[in-house]
Amino acid sequence: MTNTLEGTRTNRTDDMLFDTLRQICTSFRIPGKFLSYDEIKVGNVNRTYKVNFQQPCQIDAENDASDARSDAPCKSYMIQRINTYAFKEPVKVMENIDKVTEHIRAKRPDKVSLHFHHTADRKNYVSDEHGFWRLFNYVPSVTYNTTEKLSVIRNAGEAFGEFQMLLGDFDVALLHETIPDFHNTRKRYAKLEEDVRNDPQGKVKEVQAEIDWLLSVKEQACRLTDMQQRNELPLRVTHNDTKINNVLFDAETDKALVVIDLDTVMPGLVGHDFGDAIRFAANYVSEDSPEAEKAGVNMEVFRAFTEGFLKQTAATLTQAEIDTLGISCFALACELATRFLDDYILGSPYFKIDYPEHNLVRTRCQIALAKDMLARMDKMENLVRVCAAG
Ligand code: GN1
Ligand code: MG
Repeated sequence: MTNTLEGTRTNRTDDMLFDTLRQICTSFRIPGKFLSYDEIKVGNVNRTYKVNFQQPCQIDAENDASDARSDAPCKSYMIQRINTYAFKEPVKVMENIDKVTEHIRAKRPDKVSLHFHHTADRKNYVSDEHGFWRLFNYVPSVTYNTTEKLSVIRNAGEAFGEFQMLLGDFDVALLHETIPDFHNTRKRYAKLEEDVRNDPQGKVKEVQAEIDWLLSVKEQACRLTDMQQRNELPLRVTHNDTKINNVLFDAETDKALVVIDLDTVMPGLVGHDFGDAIRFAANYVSEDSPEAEKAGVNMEVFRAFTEGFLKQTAATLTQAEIDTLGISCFALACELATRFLDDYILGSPYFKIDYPEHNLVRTRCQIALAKDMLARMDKMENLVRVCAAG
């Protein structure tokens, strides 16, 4: 499924949100006339809007005002409202993003990058009664949730691999941990078990089969976390949210333009980025498909992503890292299943939902995928070895 940003919009000009977004743009000193906004329905945590402006130079330059103005080209920007339930300290998120984007821009000055705008008092955010907001440049592009275009997948693998390489010399000490223990699978399990015990909404009975299965694979799912605790795997600066819809692609060439969604750039394991990307991109069905029985690893997609990712990273990875890439996919699928299920049990305060059972549907789909990963683990590990050898 492709999302052209233009393809997923709802366009309104007469509501409260219109006024709120206009105020945000004023705070960020955006020139011109605010025309309209589109909600971009990608992402399960933050809210994203594309805002469209009539460029001021066109208005000023035109003597014969009216009809020329309506033809004047638009300039668009992206606005996001940060979910402060997920990100308790959003200012720290923005501090990280400033440093990371600067570091990447300095190394690739000729490439597309994210530019966060500043307010008059030099802040890269606005915090008001409606929420915590940021604004950055709009990049004409397409994104993918699932695709069988292997060139896109390979390019996504390269983009995430390159992202990690670009941050290879970034000082980890400069980064805040924006969500503590984000990929600590053991703590994610502990949280699920605690909320199952409390069962605040009386939902546990209905999801006992899912709980039982997740607990039955807990030790395997936590292997990566345990190795991290024992310092058997190097800590790197990782993206930590590597869904392929966090890569913007050129609509014509399928080339990756830029990696976005930098909220969770933090110290992590290479397996976190690899595993998360595979569990999303290589699944036969979308993450929230109600047809869980169709979930599973598309090995062609797995190979294409692995080729791209390892092309960029293999030379720097330790043997232990390469050996754990296969199990990291299983770990990340189980970890996310525990998160979706936990959120469901709590009444879905964290992930955006379109209907009440949405998080349960997501849980079932990740569980079905994780089961298929176990069955294919030898094949996945072999392919990783082949790609790592070049
Ligand atoms: C969230 O916001 P989005 O869609 O990029 C979540 C990820 C999950 C993902 C599942 C900060 O990512 O960890 O894997 O949903 N991000 C956060 O779709 O929790
Ligand atoms: Mg995200």
